[in-house]
Amino acid sequence: MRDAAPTTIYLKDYTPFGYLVDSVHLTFDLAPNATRVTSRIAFRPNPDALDRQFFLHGEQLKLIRATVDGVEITPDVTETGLTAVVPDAAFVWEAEVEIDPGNNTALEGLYISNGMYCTQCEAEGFRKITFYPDRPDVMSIFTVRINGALPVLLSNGNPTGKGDGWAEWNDPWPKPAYLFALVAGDLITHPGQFTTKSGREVELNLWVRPGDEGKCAFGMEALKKSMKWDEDVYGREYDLDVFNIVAVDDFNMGAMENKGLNIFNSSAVLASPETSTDMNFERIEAIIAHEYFHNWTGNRITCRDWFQLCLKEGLTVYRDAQFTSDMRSAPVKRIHDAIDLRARQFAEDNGPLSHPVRPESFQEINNFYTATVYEKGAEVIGMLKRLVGDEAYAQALELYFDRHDGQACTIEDWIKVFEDTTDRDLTQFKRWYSQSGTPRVSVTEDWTDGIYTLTLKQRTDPTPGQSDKLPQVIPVAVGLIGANGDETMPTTILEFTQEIQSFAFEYTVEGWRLQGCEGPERVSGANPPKPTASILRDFSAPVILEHDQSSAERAFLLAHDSDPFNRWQAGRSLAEDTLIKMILTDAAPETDYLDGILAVLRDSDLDPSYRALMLGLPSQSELAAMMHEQGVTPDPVAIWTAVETLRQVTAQHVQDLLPRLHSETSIEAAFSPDAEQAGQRALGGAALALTSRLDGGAKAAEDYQRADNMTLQLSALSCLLRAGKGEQELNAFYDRWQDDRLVMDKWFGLQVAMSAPAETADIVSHLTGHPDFNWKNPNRFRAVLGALATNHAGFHRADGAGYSLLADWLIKLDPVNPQTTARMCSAFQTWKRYDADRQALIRNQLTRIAETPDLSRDTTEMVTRILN
Ligand code: 0A1
Ligand code: ZN
Repeated sequence: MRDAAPTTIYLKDYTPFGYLVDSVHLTFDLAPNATRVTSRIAFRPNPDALDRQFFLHGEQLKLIRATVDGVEITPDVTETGLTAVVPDAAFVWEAEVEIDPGNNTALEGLYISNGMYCTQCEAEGFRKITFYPDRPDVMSIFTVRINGALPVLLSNGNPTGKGDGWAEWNDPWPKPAYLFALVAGDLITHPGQFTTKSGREVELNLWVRPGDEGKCAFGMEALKKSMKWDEDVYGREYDLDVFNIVAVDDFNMGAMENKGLNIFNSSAVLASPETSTDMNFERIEAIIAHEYFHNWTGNRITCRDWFQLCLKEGLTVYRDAQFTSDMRSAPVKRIHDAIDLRARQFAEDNGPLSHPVRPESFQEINNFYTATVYEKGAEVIGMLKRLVGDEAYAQALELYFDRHDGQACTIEDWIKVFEDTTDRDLTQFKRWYSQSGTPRVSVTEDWTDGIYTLTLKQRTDPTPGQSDKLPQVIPVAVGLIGANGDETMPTTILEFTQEIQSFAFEYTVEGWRLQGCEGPERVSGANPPKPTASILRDFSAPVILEHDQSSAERAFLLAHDSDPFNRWQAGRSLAEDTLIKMILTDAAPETDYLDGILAVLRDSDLDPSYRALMLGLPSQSELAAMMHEQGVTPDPVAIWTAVETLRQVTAQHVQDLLPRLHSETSIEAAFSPDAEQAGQRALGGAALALTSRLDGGAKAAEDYQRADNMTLQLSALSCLLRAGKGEQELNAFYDRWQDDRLVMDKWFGLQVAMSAPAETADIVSHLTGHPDFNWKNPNRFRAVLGALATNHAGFHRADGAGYSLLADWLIKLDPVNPQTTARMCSAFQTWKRYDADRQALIRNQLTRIAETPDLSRDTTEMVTRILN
């Protein structure tokens, strides 16, 4: 059965549900194709509701019987739910339904993955388990009994009893249905223990399939660190006797924060040095923290409706970023986040899928788990913190937890705690939640009579549904640097609120200062040299900065900026400038870039991970976006060629340093995934990549042989593949790892990622015919087709082979797994940047997808938005 006709849901239409739910009792009699779910729900009229219509959501359920206060009734059942006549007073609803988890390939509701029952209920999956008011503002206390002949039977909350073939659970904390979870299977635990600050003993378990026991230790430690950090930094304590994490192979997203029973994509929790890269370890640590932090920001305080998704997601991403900064390197984390935001969120915000951090309408909420809601949502919180200061932020959060514990809230509630704490009027700030699109901030400088003035101008281009934009509050962190490279004004936050605004700086006995601020006297009559401005330090706002600096100024900042982010940014801007020039005019790489990089690499006082980042280049897709913004149609092949050339020339330019940098990978101490060793391996790996451009992969072949961890093994293999070699190693890798599904995802993905543009589509075709290409598994599907979409020049091959291949597979996947299909449609979101021929080819594919009979609601919404 396919989806009902799409309807659009609006934020402005919100009304509360007519009933409150005092308790929910669920009994599951598990059977692969005929699981019985019995629900007993205590309802009572909601005094705050205007409408008493009794509608329960329900999809793909076979209703066996329903009773109200014990009397059998015949509700009116449709494809989306049921209505019934019920008393105008408290009553008990009971229903028994039958569901088919064995045939649930959409991975939403109750499904089976490798023989293990598991659930995914966010956003609206609970309605595929039983009839219920499946909306986040309906919160209740759940008691669950699971009957099933499986060794491990789990649900939310605390265990209250178990025996042969059954288990009971009670969750004392009221929660919405999207946080419900059930897991049943043959699982093994990696146990742990945590004592909370008030002395509660918490039993921890990381449940995995037999065979994966060796990949649990890191995740368990990450969990304990997260629990401790949330106590130390936010004063948040865990609130149940057990905390269970389960790893599952078939999962649409990274992980899910179900109360007391987090369910993880196995790729987001299982790790070992032999099978996981340093990047995997860092991501796993962050996701475990993220899901754990949801216990307060999401679960104890949840969202009133799905339009408020950023209330829990933006805040929780912000919190997990703080955690990673504390556990690892704060500047490196900030740079990673800026790279990621620009690559994913800016692309979304400046194309047909652009939407506000708090959307105002949707057809399918699953399509709004986006970089805008998550990552821009987190940036908005970072800006708020910068504006009010650390202390006020801490007070506002205290108030938020106090005032709203146990409630389903809105962005208005969130903003209000800041207004009440600081007495600030945040009306204008709220535009960050309602206005879509990335603001562009352009900078002009003036230097008159010893006064240095920055004039900032902001503009946001029209986005779908929003033609006119109003100015936003943008915290712009600025520092000034003197001619000798010393900082002459420390970082100062400019509150940029108007369309055009000037900020003047004057010279005082202690250096430069924003005019009008308190402090030492201006030195009158002095004739100071013009300072150099370092603007948008620490990436203080998610905006595009348009600052026409000369190469010399950028090189100066690259050498001297005390702000690590902007120092990196100076190098990045030099790289962008030289690449764009190379693409447009066939120019040779600029020496300012090459010498700047050389100096950074030589500076052994700099953290290796930071030096490795300095060697990074903008992605080819970002270069395409920049060209498009400059009014030039990007040619993917020309972009690819310029990047290859710059790499080659860089390798030659820094050649003498490469052996020493590469030796960073030879670490004597035992392997640790910590930031320090990971940084060394990152720098050594970057050096290997450059070395391979000069020695044809000889060093990489040696590294492959000596590699005793996955980071080194994979970086060596990538270099070989990039050099057009490595066939033997690829086969050896397959033989070694064919039984490890997470490593095999890497094997599939790497071949696509490293392929030369002319060959990408053919390699993808070949791999999709491989017996291990299990396309119904989202990780495997993404490993291959996701890698196709991110191989810029390969995907955009002029004959359209990349486009049609992706479309073929999306059409095939849609009836099986609409969520993953819809998410991957975003590969086409940038189509209007390219030339007319490519646009026509893409339009054909999008139209072909759109016209597929019985296309899911998810995918229909995505392709329609992209086409418009
Ligand atoms: N809330 C989870 C992400 C998530 C969202 C939707 C899902 O299924 C549609 C699954 C997970 C998080 O933020 O981690
Ligand atoms: Zn989340």
